Amino acid sequence: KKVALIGVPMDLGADRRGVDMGPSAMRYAGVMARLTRLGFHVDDVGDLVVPRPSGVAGQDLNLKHLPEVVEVNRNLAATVSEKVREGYIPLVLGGDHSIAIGTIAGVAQHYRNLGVLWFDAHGDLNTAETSPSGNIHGMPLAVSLGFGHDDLVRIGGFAPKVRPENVVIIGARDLDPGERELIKRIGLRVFTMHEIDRLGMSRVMEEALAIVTNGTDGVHLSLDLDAVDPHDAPGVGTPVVGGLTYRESHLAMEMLAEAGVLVSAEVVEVNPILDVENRTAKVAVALIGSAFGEKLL
Ligand code: DIR
Ligand code: MN
Ligand code: MN
Ligand code: MN
Repeated sequence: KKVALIGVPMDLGADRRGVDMGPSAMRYAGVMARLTRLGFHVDDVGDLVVPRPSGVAGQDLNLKHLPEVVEVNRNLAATVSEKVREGYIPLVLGGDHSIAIGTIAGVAQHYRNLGVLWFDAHGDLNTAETSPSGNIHGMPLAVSLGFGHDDLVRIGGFAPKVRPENVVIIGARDLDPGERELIKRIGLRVFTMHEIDRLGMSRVMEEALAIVTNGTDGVHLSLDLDAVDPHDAPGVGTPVVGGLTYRESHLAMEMLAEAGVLVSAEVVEVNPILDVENRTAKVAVALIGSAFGEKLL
């Protein structure tokens, strides 16, 4: 049982300062001790280098900071792949959600039928053609499914990284028109807040786990803290009201741990500048604890 902590102080995908401090905030909130207490051997490999924004490159393509985002995700994919090869579960601390491109590229080198649980208020299914913002953090799930700019889609040397039938989104409540269209076109299973209200998180996670474990060789957790209601997780760049409660989000992580299928994870969009006394990083670390097997009794 070995975990490799990889910090990625990336904010260029969100075009907003502050989320680059996410890895520090989660380390400060005790992520290392939390995992060690569970019996994991934890290696903190430190933070990847994120270059300064070079200027306007990529703006013309509606892909802000494209060269820098590509460079960081290439490095992240290589680091994640190496750690998986060495027998670690990589736990990537973001940073904005664009880093899921690199994490999934690295993990998918080893797990060719990877399942993905994507917790998010958003779909992250935009491409340059559909994005209202040009922010690459709104695109990483599309990229991992093989949709988007070639420089992003080809990171790791192959595409797509995951297949739609092995992916679910949980907690969605803000989708752009192009994202809705892609969801319908590829038949992606999205558990919206409406469905979580109607079915309850227990039933939603049963169904979600059945999908991401069916015919897969491992499951990746991609946890955007904006999936959680802003009441409990205010320190995110794009908060959306009406999100997961503290307990709903914990139950989801606990059921994931019980399934015993987790091979990699990333926890993203924690922005201490927008936070209230590091509350969001604390929630993030508590959720990491649950996802890795913490139990009361
Ligand atoms: C929006 C916001 N759909 C966009 N996306 C966010 O810019 O593509 N994802 N915030 O987490
Ligand atoms: Mn996201
Ligand atoms: Mn989001
Ligand atoms: Mn399947």
